[in-house]
Amino acid sequence: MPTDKYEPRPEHKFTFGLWTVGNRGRDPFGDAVRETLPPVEAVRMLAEVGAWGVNFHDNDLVPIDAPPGERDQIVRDFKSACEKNGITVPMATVNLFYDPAFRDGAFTANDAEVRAYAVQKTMRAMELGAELGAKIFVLWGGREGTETDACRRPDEAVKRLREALNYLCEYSESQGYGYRLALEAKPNEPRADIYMPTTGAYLALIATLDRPDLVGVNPEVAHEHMAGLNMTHAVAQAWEMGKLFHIDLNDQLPGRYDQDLRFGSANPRAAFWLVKFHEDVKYDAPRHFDAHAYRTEDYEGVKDFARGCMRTYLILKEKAAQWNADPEIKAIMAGIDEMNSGAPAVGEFNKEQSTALLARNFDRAALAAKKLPYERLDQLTMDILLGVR
Ligand code: GLT
Ligand code: MN
Ligand code: MN
Repeated sequence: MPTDKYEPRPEHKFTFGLWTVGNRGRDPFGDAVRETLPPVEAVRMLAEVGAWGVNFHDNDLVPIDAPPGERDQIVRDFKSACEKNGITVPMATVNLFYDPAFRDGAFTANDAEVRAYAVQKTMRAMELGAELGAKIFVLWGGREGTETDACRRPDEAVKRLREALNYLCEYSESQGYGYRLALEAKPNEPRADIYMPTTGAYLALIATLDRPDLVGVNPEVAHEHMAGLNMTHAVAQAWEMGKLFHIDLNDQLPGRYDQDLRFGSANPRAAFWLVKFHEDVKYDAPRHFDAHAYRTEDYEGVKDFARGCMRTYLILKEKAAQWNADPEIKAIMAGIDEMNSGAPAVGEFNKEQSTALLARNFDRAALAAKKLPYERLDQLTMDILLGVR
C-alpha cells in the first residue's frame, strides 16, 4: 500500500507523451536546453515517477526517414522497455505539423499530393500505434489553418478534413485496429488561425462523418483557455454526447502563446472544477498530461514536473471529495435541488400542455426573490482549495 495518499496508482491512468517529458525546451527565441531523451529512457523515467502509460507521435519514436529495418528494431526495443517497466501505450498519434511538406496544412492542404501523403503517414502511424497496443488515436491538426484566407475557401477545408477522417475510419476498421479517433482542437499556433478552433467545432463536425460512432474529441486545457473558453464546459458537453475519448491536461495563462504548463499551475481553481467533473462522472479513459517542464529545468526537474502534474490532480481529487461531503455545501446544494424537485419545467410537448403553459401565471417578484447563495458556495470552495476548511 502506498504511504503517500497523493502517490499515482495504475487506476488513475496517468499518461505522458514522449514529446512532453522529452521536450527539450526549445522555443522560437532559444535553442534546446536539454539533451535528447531516447524513448526507452523516457519510459524508464515515467515508470520511476509512477505514471501508468506513454503516448507518442510516429516520429517521436521512429525518425521520419528511418528505413524499415531500423523502424522494426526501434519498435522491438520500445516494446520491451514498456514491458520491463510496466508502462502501457493507450494512445498514439501522428505528426502532421513538423515536416515542411505540411507548411500549407496536411488533410486540408491545397496540394492533393500533400493530402495523400498526410493520409498515408496517418495510416502508417495507426499501424505503429496498433503494434504497441494503442486503442485511441489522437489527431491534432496544428497546420490545418491559414495566415491568409486568400489561399482557399474555408468550407473546402472542412470538406477535405471530412474526406480524410472518413477514409481513416474505414481504414482503421478494415485493419481491425479497433481505434477510437480523438480530435483535438486549438484556436491558433502554429497557424494564425486553425480551422477547428474549439472542441465544440469538432463535435459539430463529427456529427457529419460517415462513422460518427468511431470519432470523439481530445480537449486540451491550454487550447480552450487560449480561446478564452471554459474547459470544463467543453469537456462536459463532450462527455454528455459520449464523445470524451481522451483528455490533454495542462495549464495556460490567458493572452499568452501555448504554454503547456504543469497541470493546475496557472489556474488551480479551473483545474479543480475540471478534476471534480472527471471524478463526479467517473471518467475512465487515460488522464494524459500534455505539458512540459520549464526551460530552466534539467531532467531531474522534468521528473519534478511530471510528479507535480499527477500530485496536483490527486490533491484536487481529494478536494473534490471534500467538497461533495461538506455539510454546509450539501445543505446549499439541497436548497438548489429543491427548486428543481417539483414538476418538470415544461415536460414533453403536447398541445394541451403548451396551452396550459401559455395560460400559467408566474410570480416574477417571487422568482427573483428566491435565494441563490452562490457567493457563500464559492467562498466555501475557496476555503477548501486554500486549505483552511
Ligand atoms: C503538440 C500539440 C499538442 C498535441 C500533440 C498531439 S502535439 O505538442 O501542442 O497539443 O496534443 O499531436
Ligand atoms: Mn498545447
Ligand atoms: Mn494536446
